[in-house]
Amino acid sequence: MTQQIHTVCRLCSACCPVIAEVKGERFIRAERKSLLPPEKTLICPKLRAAPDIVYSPDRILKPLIRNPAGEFQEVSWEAALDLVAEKMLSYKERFGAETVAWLRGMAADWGAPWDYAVRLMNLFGSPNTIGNGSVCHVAREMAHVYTYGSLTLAQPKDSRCIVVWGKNDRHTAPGACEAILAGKEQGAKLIVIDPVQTYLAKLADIWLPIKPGHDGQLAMAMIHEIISQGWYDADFVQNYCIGFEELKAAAAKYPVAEVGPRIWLAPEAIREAARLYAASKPACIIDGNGLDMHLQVFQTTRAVCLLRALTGNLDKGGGDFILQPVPVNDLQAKDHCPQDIPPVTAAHPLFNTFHHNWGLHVQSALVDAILDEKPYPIRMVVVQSGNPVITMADANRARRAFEKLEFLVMIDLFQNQTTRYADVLLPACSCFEKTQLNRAYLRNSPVILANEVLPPLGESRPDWWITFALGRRLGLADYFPWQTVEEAIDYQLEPSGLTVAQLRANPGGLRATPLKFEKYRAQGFATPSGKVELASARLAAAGQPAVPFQDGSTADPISFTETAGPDALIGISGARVNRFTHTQFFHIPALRRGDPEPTADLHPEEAAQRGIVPGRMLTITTPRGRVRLRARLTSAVPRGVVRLAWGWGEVDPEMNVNNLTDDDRRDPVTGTPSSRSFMCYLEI
Ligand SMILES: Nc1nc2c(c(=O)[nH]1)N[C@H]1C(S)=C(S)[C@@H](COP(=O)(O)OP(=O)(O)OC[C@H]3O[C@@H](n4cnc5c(=O)[nH]c(N)nc54)[C@H](O)[C@@H]3O)O[C@H]1N2
Ligand SMILES: Nc1nc2c(c(=O)[nH]1)N[C@H]1C(S)=C(S)[C@@H](COP(=O)(O)OP(=O)(O)OC[C@H]3O[C@@H](n4cnc5c(=O)[nH]c(N)nc54)[C@H](O)[C@@H]3O)O[C@H]1N2
Ligand code: SF4
Ligand SMILES: [Mo]
Repeated sequence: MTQQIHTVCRLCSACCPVIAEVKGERFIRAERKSLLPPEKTLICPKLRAAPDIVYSPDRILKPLIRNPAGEFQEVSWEAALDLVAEKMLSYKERFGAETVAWLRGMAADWGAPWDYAVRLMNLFGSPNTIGNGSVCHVAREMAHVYTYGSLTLAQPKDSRCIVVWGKNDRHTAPGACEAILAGKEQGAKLIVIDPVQTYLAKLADIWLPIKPGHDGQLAMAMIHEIISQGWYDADFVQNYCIGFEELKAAAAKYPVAEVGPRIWLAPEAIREAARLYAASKPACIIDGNGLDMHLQVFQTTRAVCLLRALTGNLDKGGGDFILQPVPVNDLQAKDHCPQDIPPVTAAHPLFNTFHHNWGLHVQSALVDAILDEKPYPIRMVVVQSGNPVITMADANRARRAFEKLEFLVMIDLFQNQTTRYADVLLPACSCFEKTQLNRAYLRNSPVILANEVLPPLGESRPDWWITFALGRRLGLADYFPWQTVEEAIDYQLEPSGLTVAQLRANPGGLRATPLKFEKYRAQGFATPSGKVELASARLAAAGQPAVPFQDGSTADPISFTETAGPDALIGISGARVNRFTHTQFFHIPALRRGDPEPTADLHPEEAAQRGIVPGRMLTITTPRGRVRLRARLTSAVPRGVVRLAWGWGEVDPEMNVNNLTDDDRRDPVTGTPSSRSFMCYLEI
């Protein structure tokens, strides 16, 4: 008999609602729920391969401890958890709890599972639970919060003009891509800002193939154009914004005619994009990870946020919706962590505190603390759902840190390049084997529950179970009273009035608060002034520019620019493809088949000039290291750029883009290194 179970896929961070089918005891397939009719629904290959991932012979199904011969040995959960707890307590006693850190990748989700890990570490007494948000979207989220108090969610389906800025939803978020296609079908104009001619760029009314990393100047030039032509929403600016004159003065330093040639765009194209965006009501901006991982990420993404405000599109239907977070009990137990010991990310106080829930995300600070022992040494790390020796900037440096660590615990479904350094490996189960409250459905209504589709395979366990069991081993049983995840979720959701039982009965999701647009009319914005802060006194007081790019800087944010010779190309890290999530799933035959080998993508003219033929093996170098990838020619990539396939370092560290990236320079606010773009050389 076939049973259908509504759940949420978490094989990547898109968090698509899906229907899974179980035949007998076996998970056989899952389908995305789509707003488009079946014939137009976008297929996700990872979801298609979900049963192959769940039943992969490579799954770790028992806890593993490294024996004196250096090999992993299967042990019981009791033995593994006892060892981890004993090590944590021993480091706490000898050197202080802060010398133990918990590093989170994004795969176990940023919702309830993030809260559980933060809770455990705060109660244990270490401030160092650190996520990878400085390279993912959290730096961008901080820019939203500092501008108008909340992340916004673009509403492309009901929009007249959709700006897709550094996002490749066709491959990274099919549901969002479908909403763009639906909006376009109803007549919305589409503007795509991306150095690469993506699927959406091909469909766009205007495609701006920007020089990588230079989006800040583009946003300022568009702001200048919109202000100087009088295209802004004067009423909204007058009533709901502060700092207009400061912004006007800063933007005047970025005239379109001067900015265009610096950022590889025709001034007329910038003008036309600014006009179309400002003239269309409502319009929305979908910002993406193409804006992240740059040295100017904070100022750049803040400049993009200002466009939303100037044009009066904030919190309008078809514009950029201000989230309505779900009221919940705070599980993070922050008050229990000693306040006198600063976290290793202390050099980034604004980023550490910008949101009550996000916590610490300057990932690189962990490597500093291990290698340079600043501000103090980190000796033991628990890595949950991450592969940092591949995914962190300057991979050789990150690897040295993991080599140096005294004790490493990993919580994962599979072995990966980082588990080579692990002393203990705790087997997590997949997203289909657990019930979970994901961040996507905590930060905004409606709440949709991820439901267990099948019980955990072998002795693998859900992340919640592992965290709670470890908490009890650490003597914190009173703080982890929940015997089931349902109890924990019900407790967390209590203030919202929602329960697991209700959510299960309503798989389409339930709202904690009724949907409301233009909330600012009654309650203002969640900023210190209650207004949109075009200029931020809070930033100025902290020694940061009140208005982005107010000094008129035209500095090039691409790594190694100062030392690059005339032969150098801009290396860009990407593209994500819909068969893989970062370093995951390369070992799944059905997914690997479509993409047997990673490539370095070059424009045919660039290749011809350099004597490169398709299929040629290239060595690509920067001052940090090298990778070897095969040349592929495509006019989707501009001249002067080489786009390097992402994630393949898991298959072979020689193919890891992060061998080339730099971690010495970082965004001053968010500690973000430039993992996206760097000057590099090709050797043939
Ligand atoms: N299949 C798949 N899906 C994923 C993931 C995955 O690994 N695989 N990862 C998930 C995660 S954690 C994230 S953060 C999201 C990210 O998903 P997206 O936000 O879509 O990010 P990317 O696909 O990395 O890049 C988006 C676009 O930015 C462009 N870009 C590169 N540099 C620049 C630049 O300097 N300026 C501009 N304007 N554009 C630039 C790239 O060419 C690319 O088309 O995807 C999530 N979904
Ligand atoms: N140069 C460069 N660097 C980048 C990026 C880039 O585009 N270019 N992208 C950046 C971005 S946006 C991100 S988010 C990071 C990603 O960095 P990571 O989070 O380190 O990368 P993943 O490869 O997704 O590693 C996830 C691991 O979690 C495991 N896993 C999957 N599901 C679960 C689960 O439910 N529980 C547990 N415990 N484990 C699970 C997987 O098996 C895998 O080993 O990389 C960043 N680094
Ligand atoms: S895009 Fe695919 S892998 Fe990612 S959550 Fe959606 S269905 Fe799952
Ligand atoms: Mo990410």
